[in-house]
Amino acid sequence: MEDTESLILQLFDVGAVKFGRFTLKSGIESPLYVDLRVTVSHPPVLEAVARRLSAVLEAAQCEYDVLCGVPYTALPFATVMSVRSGKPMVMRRKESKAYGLKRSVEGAYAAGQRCVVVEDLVTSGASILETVEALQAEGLQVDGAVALLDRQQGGSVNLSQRGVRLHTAFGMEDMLRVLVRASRIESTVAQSVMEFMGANRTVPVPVTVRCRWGAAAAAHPVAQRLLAIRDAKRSNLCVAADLCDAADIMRLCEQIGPLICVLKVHADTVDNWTAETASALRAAADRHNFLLFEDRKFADIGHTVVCQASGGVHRIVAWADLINAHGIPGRGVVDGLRQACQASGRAVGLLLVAQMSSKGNLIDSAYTERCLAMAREARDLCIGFIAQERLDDTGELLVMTPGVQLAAGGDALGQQYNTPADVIGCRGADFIIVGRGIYGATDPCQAARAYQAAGWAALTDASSRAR
Ligand code: 5BU
Repeated sequence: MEDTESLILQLFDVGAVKFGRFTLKSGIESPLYVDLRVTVSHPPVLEAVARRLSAVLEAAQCEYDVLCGVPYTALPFATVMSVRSGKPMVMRRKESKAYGLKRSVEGAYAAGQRCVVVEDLVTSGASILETVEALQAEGLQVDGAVALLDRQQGGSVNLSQRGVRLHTAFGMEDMLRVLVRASRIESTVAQSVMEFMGANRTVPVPVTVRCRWGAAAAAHPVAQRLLAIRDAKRSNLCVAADLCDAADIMRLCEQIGPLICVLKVHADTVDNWTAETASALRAAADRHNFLLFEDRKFADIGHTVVCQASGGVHRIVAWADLINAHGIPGRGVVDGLRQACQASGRAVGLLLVAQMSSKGNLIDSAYTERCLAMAREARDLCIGFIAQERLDDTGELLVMTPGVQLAAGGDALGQQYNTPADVIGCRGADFIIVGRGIYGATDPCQAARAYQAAGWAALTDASSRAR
């Protein structure tokens, strides 16, 4: 095994580790700066790094089929490891947006193969998680990552909570000890770094890089369709067609159909709703390839919701792909809806209303948590939530967020609006729901195009964000 001590000294001597006052990308002032990119200018050091990383994997008895370096610093590490070991490598693209339809992971690989992620240093683990997400979306199995330096600021815990075991060559304390012992730095400098570390003990994973709802998680047939439509149309836009006249809704459908992945309606607000309205909507949804979402927000006892979902003039489960419910009645509401959906013989996905956009709503975090637990227990029916933020980090349950306009604000009756960039980029939603911002615009088609572009840019930006 490569001698850790000599590797640390080599890294210091080529300037990969510096001490002083540095402002990190996060804005935090740090007494230490680690830049392992310089190793590409020193082939013997680069080779020593790769040798050490391979040795760590071997010692951990980590089994894998392919390696993947986190772009960009760890790419040469993974390359040298791959060449030395003969194990193939895959490469993750960071610029998915600029490259349009090209694959986000390059190389020859097959779904189900085991991949180990290679990284230079770990702080929160966010960069590793971004790469893990991209690999999992391609069907690769990732349960391990190897890094040279662990800054010991919570990364290993963040990763293990998301099913990724982190193996590292050395930690910050090891490094400081070696440098002091070899008189490369004063012990006071090491002390100030340790104090800095103590004050920044845990760095959370930003919500933007928490696991996003991806192909691997989409077990439900409606979820699979939604994901396929989203990716094919490059649209995470759901339009709330809250118009009172069926003909107006149909006109809107024709205008914006190609731009959306879901059309949401409130059938009980349409003055002239008939069985033909449902058939016409269904035909438009099939023609333009979008899903139909009836926003009935079921909230009664199981027996009643069976009748509400399958009967009355609206016969919701006969045409809707997505329905939603409040969690307030308890699991009976989910059981009732499951019964109605099964009786319809159609695949219907349920979204639980775990949070609302309206000012002063009575939902608190404990209620939201209980909705999350309810959804996890009903994965055969429930594919996610109507919520204002990402609720689980597994990426298995999607989030659709209403209360979205291009400018933040609200209406006179308590609706509150956030922007697509905020809702998706900062809060972690997967889909945006937009009503008046589109159907109320002078040119709904142009407005839908703007929301589609904003929603998609926010999603792809969030997925490919540099650390
Ligand atoms: P708007 O015109 O973009 O404000 O319409 C928002 C739509 O989303 C509308 O159909 C509401 O019924 C729906 N909605 C919401 O606005 N906020 C919520 O918390 C939930 C649903 Br749940």
